[in-house]
Amino acid sequence: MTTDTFEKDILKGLQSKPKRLFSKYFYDDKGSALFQQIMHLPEYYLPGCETEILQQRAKDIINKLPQASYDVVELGAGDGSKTAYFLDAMIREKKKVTYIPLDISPEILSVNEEIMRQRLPGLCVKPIAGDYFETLKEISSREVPKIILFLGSNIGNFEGEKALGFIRFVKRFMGKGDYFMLGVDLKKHPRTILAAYDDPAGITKKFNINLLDRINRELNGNFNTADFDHYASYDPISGATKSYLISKVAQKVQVASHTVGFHAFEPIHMEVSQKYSLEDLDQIRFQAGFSTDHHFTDSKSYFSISLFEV
Ligand code: AVJ
Repeated sequence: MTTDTFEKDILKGLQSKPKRLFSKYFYDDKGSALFQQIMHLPEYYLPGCETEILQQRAKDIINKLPQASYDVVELGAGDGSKTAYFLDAMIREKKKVTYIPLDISPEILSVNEEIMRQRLPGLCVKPIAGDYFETLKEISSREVPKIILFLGSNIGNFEGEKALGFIRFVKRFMGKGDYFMLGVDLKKHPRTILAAYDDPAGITKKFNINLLDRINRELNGNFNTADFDHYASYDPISGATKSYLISKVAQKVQVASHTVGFHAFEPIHMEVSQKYSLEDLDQIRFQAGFSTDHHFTDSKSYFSISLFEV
């Protein structure tokens, strides 16, 4: 990613009304480390639920997959440590698997390869580094049927109709007999969801504030981060969880030699983490033009691994 797009996106967002910044920029080295801490918070139930499904329900998922061999393509794979449970089950169920992790970061892909080498020696791993808007092209020409994985509730960061747009975009690279496997956080008690994005330890606040620090470092900004507070909300009707940073005072901030004015208590919208019901997912599956779907949930029905068949 060039500094150019980063600078343009940040300035455009800060000049919009209401102000907004994009959560895809959270993940510099410090932000990625803070996200690892979030994943270990007791309130942040998502990774535990998803891991439970990948461990306990893998065989049920694999029973829906008729072919003997598959390319398992993972979008935004990261270190793949949760995916290893599913790949392990695929191998135990005698499927012939090639694992193709796609990620923007070549560093995390070498960690991924090393984890697979240790946990699943003999697994064929073919990492591809880059933006998946580019790298997906490379996998669509392969002969073997594929399962495209998009785990970790990452679909939740797409706002409104953009989630459907993204699923339609991925489907263009798929053929008959291929599967899209999505890890999705479900609608549930609003307090349970809100607590996951408003932890008392304040890690989620730091995770959001880090983007202001990043702007200070990389775009020569002068945000005084102590003047901003974090505020999360959940709307049980739409299922949208939204995070904001609130300017506690009226102030002017410099970013890349532009001046940005804030009123007291003016919000910057930072992130959307959309929650879905199983009915919402059925509708998206239908609207995206997949033929069938199956949902595999954890014991609390907090999270779903949903399998969409082309
Ligand atoms: C990585 C996008 C799934 O939205 O739950 C965690 C990021 N933000 N806490 C999410 C996040 C605040 C996370 N995703």
